[in-house]
Amino acid sequence: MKIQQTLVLIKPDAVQRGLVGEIISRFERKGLKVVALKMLHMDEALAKRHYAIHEGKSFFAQLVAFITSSPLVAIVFEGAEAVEVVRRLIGETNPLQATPGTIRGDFGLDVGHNLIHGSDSEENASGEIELFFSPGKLLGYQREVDKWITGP
Ligand code: IDP
Ligand code: MG
Repeated sequence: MKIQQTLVLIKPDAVQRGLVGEIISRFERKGLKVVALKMLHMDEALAKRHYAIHEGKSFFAQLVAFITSSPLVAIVFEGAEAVEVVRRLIGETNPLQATPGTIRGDFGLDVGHNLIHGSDSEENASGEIELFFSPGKLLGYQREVDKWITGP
């Protein structure tokens, strides 16, 4: 069991649909800790850096247009195996295939409007976190309840 940090973006569609609280709640109830959080409107330059791995794919232009279309919420969550835990709570990329009980499985119908981003590896998480938050913005703090979540 390894304590990790991972980046979550609550995408413009989820913000517009009033699902920010619902989505944050799911991670909080799982036991993950918010260590940084902000709302921003991504510009094209940041979108292209964040999604650089998808440059050249058929959906790239559509993806950049979508993610820059309206504000989103960026969050760093910390906790045991946070990278994989977040990906599992999010569900498959295409909401049509995502298991009910996951965020995409419960709220989405379209791959281009899949509500949320989560880093897919610890290495990518650290690069993505740096894109959105300077190191001083990640808050280290203790929660009394953590001993009831991950043990002493
Ligand atoms: P992920 O978000 O589950 O990690 P990726 O394969 O990394 O999925 O794709 C990044 C994002 O690009 C997806 O979340 C989705 O919004 C968008 N995307 C992926 N595939 C398609 C597609 O075939 N059509 C439109 N958008 C897509
Ligand atoms: Mg991805």
